[in-house]
Amino acid sequence: MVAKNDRCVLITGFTPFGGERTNPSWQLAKALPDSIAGYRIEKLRVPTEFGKAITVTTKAINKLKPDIVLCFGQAGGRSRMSIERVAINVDDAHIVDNAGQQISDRAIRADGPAAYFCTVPIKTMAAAMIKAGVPAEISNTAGTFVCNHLIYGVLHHVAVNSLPTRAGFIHVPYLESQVQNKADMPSMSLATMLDGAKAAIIAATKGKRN
Ligand code: PCA
Repeated sequence: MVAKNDRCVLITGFTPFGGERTNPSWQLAKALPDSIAGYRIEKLRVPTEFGKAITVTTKAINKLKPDIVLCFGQAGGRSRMSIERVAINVDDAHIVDNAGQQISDRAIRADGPAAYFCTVPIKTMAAAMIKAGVPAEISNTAGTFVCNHLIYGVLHHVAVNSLPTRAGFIHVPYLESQVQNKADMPSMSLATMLDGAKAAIIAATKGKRN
């Protein structure tokens, strides 16, 4: 019999980018407990770089063989935790990544489909987060920067290797500390993000894509 702790959820968060000193997605990932609902929680800090973000994460997937991969990223300007529905096969950046690359109108995988749907139960996750008192929504675009790039790369890796791993992405607002010098900018506390992430993880372990 497989011990419960052999079940694993891989959580990723990004390094700061675009002049920010912190990235709430990594603050959140590293503050999560090491076990949730009988699943071991592994945490990975991912560089905000085209290419390397996918390489680092798929290497961790191959090593850890997680049941679920849930990636988090900062979406400055959004007011709610956004569960992404879909990843599209394009990089089109308005700013440079942390390696100084600014990529326009380029396919992530030349041989890949136009899009992949995330394979976690997004509706169940959103409902669980809202029930936990956390502002949450379904989002139909993860943008065209490194976050979309990463979740597309992860879903492609899972698809081409026929892995049982299910994968999803959640964008989070800025932390309060990040908006002190930004007028009229939404933010969320780390404690609220943590409540949302825990509710989302528990819901993700329970169901298939919906
Ligand atoms: N947010 C960026 C990339 C890294 C991050 O945290 C994005 O939304 O693409």
